[in-house]
Amino acid sequence: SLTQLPLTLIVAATTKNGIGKSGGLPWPMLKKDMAYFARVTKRVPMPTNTGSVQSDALKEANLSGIRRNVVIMGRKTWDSIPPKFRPLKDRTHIVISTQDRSKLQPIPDDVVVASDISSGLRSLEVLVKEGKALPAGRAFVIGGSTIYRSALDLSQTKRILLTRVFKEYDCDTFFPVGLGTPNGLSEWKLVAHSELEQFVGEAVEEGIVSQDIDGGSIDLEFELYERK
Ligand code: FOL
Repeated sequence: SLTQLPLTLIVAATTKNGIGKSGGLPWPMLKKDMAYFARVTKRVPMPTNTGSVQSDALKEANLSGIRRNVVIMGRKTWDSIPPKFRPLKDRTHIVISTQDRSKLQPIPDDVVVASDISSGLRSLEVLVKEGKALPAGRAFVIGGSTIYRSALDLSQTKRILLTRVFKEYDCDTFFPVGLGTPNGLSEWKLVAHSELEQFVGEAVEEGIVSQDIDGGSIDLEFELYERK
């Protein structure tokens, strides 16, 4: 059921795990990464039909948008998304807040507001059963640090899609787990690039890639970690 849906964290972080600064991202728009974020969080996987052929009905159901992925975020991350981009197109939103919806800045009615991830997924499950929301494809946790930490405590959190940003921007918010420091103690394992591509459903540039930004370039790397 929805409450047991595997969760994937998606994050961009510096080598010191910096993810945020003054309520926003630490860096100017990284077009390659933001486009990757948008494509990956929108793409709904086809159900795999073991040992058989995919029925045209199932293909049709997914191509025609019968399911939508879910993005789960904290209230501060909701606030950080430029109003012209939120709610994010073609995705179902769960916003986590300790405050009641009535006490927050107006949030659209089709955005689920909940006090934690599990109750948000339960609320969405009710809406789906009432025919008020589309069935879920994948679920992505999109931050910030408080919500990443909560998600990491859930056993249903299976993957982390990390974009490493190889420049030390000044940050005041950090991803709560060290990744890519090769010690055997981490419960998170970097998986092969081919597995990243298989998961996201598209070809992804491998290794360190350059992102042009005004008056220079910065290096990025797209990685997938899985729980051991
Ligand atoms: N993960 C990664 N890899 N990079 C990020 O920048 C990122 N950002 C957040 C969470 N996970 C991330 C949270 N912050 C938008 C803005 C801020 C944001 C997340 C999303 C946003 O406006 N997204 C639009 C695309 C806008 C554009 O193309 O310029 C979207 O449709 O997803």
